[in-house]
Amino acid sequence: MEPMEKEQTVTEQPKKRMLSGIQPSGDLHLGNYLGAIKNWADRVNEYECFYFMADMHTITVRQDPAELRKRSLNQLAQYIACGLDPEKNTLFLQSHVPAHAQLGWVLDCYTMFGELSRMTQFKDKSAKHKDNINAGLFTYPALMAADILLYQPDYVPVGEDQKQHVELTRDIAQRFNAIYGDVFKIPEPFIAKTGARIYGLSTPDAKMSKSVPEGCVFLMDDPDTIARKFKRAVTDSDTVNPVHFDRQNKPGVSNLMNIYATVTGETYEQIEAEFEGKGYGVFKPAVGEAVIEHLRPIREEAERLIKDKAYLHQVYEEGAQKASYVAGKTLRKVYKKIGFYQL
Ligand code: ATP
Ligand code: LTN
Repeated sequence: MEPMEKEQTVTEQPKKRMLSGIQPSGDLHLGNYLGAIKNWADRVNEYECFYFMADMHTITVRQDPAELRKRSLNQLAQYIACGLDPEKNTLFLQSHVPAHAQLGWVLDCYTMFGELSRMTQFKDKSAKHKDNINAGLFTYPALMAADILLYQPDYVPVGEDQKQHVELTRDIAQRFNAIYGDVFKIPEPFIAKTGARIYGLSTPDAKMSKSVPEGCVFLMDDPDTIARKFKRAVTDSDTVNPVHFDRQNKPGVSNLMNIYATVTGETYEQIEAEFEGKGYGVFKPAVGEAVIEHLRPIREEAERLIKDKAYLHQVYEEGAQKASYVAGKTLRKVYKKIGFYQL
């Protein structure tokens, strides 16, 4: 063997693994994209990636079955259009891989009532859906821990609101490992510096959410709609130094600057310099324009892919196979460790 070849074999490291998911509970929006998906797409060559649609989590809130089915396919088209190439990433639907439900049940038995009671998302969602505070909504974080731990990932790229769930996942994994040995890799949340929390354009003190559609920019919105939403974005009455980052006192403007910085790659200083002496009448449409141009190729590609159902179906089939293989290995190990009799 040539010395060069030898050296390459020795230094070659296996890629680190990333895993994340989004619920197909509505249309994807700029918060999902900048907070999560863009970070995933930016790293496809660096990591071995698993991304899924968390449809089992979605039914913790009542869904229309036909809508859920349609969104599960549309969301896959949008993932791919955002740059998640199915050749390089494993893309799958959670309910296609039964190991999620199987490990979810096991981890329910290693997650404490008190821990689940402290989860912010549970408190928020149970306040929002008072007529349907079901057990699934409560035990959701244990299923999310299963989603993650099955794939032994190094990192879980999510928006800031999901950090608490990833931290609970680490606690559950550590508890399990302390009893049974090193079964699970302890994953780390991976939170982007910009984009981690995008606020609503009409409610700059609350995260951008599909439940407030007028302040929420959807990936599939047409350019006119996006332009209108940005023109109506809530700012302030500052005329002295309008385009200036100050999260505390200028939440609307800071949010727009964060969005602009994330799509253009500019720093806050560069943006302040670019808009020096200019008012919101110039700044807001400029942010809208930058977002329109950034999203245009994504929307066009997603529209094309949505028409090709056979292709999307095939991606799901291949994704389920690849994911099941990896997840099955972890599940078998867990079953053995906890004492389930093996056939
Ligand atoms: P809703 O719109 O009902 O609040 P959602 O859009 O947050 O729901 P999720 O499935 O909870 O849907 O979020 C998917 C991913 O997008 C998560 O990683 C989450 O952290 C991220 N995310 C969601 N909203 C934002 C936001 N406004 N800013 C940054 N990241 C976000
Ligand atoms: N809880 C997340 C969605 C989700 C997820 C996951 C994210 C379910 N399972 C595993 C990362 C890893 C949410 O509501 N955004």
